[in-house]
Amino acid sequence: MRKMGILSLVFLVLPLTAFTPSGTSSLDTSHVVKIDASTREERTEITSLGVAIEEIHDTYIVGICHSNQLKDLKAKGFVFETTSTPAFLLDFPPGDGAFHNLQELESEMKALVQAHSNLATISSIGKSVEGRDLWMVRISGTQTKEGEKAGILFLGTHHAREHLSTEVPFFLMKHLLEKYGKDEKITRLVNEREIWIIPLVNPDGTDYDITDKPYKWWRKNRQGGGAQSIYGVDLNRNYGYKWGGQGAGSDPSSETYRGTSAFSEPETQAVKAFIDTHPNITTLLSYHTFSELILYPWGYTYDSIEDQQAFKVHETMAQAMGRMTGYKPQQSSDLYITSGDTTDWSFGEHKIISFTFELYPASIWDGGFYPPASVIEGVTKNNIPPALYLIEYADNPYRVITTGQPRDFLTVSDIWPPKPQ
Ligand code: 0X9
Ligand code: ZN
Repeated sequence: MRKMGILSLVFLVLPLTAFTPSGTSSLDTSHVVKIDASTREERTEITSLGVAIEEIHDTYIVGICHSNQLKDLKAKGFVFETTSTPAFLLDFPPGDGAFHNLQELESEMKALVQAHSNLATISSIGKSVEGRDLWMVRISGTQTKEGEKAGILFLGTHHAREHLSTEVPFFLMKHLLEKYGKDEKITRLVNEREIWIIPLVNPDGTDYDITDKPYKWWRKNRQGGGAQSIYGVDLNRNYGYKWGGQGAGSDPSSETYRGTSAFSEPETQAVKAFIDTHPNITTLLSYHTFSELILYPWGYTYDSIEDQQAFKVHETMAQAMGRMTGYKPQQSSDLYITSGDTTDWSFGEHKIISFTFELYPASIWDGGFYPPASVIEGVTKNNIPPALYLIEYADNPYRVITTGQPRDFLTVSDIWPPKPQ
């Protein structure tokens, strides 16, 4: 990962103060913390203590946590420095209007579906803790019955503050619908596949994060049952494969709190129910930010996927998508162990070929969770080629290893910009 000279300067100069979110959470404050750590084992311990690790460097990590975790880090002997959150990271910079809030996303998705009613339908897969719909758009060219074609699922924003991870799947949906009938490849892919896109798995958290300024750096959902006791559950620690193991917090104040049981949360229950009832899903991509990585199972163990073929498919695809995007492909647990993440469950339980993308930027100092709106276009376009690649192979992802070079190998320049119509 990129080394930031400026980082140590900032940490040395600023006193130990913290950004205090306005609002009703009982969690005290969010600290940006730089912790000395050079091995994945140390990083696993740090995330098990409840710190959300956002950047990994050779000798340290940069993470986010609350005061309880600072106490625990100290007790365990970790060497760390905290900093106040720089003002420029507390808001979408000028032009943040280009990011979609909940109402904009919902109305734009509905308008899009209406404009392409021969290709798309919209439905809610369930409700969030606070009763918001979890919207899903289904795209398929010949609108056959569900389950008749190979399926692929794209998921956005399990973590509230990771706003680009809503924009990327939303743009993908728009791109597929608007290019259908104009771009030969997209027309074929949309005709031959069943594509589902859920751009916002955590609407409550996202709404809380961006309501009133400065923004709150909120990660989890809004579980808790009352204004003073909202603690939130990390939805990417709440899935049911090896739930409760290393790399997830058991303390509700933790940034990585796993919840009271596997699938305790309505948001993960809804995703589970959808996947459980759609066995034609072969491939899944869950978007997060940030760090510019392409991750694949396992996350819960340092061991590789035991089934050599399945391992090779993930590795080959991650490498190909890495070449398309410039993101770094690797096994999830190379970063640190997590238990209960989406892709361990979708692969572990259903053998779905599964990826987590950590989108732009590479570093918190390049905008972190709140990069300028000017980057949306570049990031969303950069993520079209890997999405099309996965859609292409969704009929049988194992083709990437059985036929040598992927059929119809794609690079960014093959696909983007789209050929003039
Ligand atoms: O920790 C997470 O849930 C993901 N990173 S994020 O910064 N978006 O929170 C990464 C999950 C990948 N799994 C493992 N590292 N095991
Ligand atoms: Zn995330």
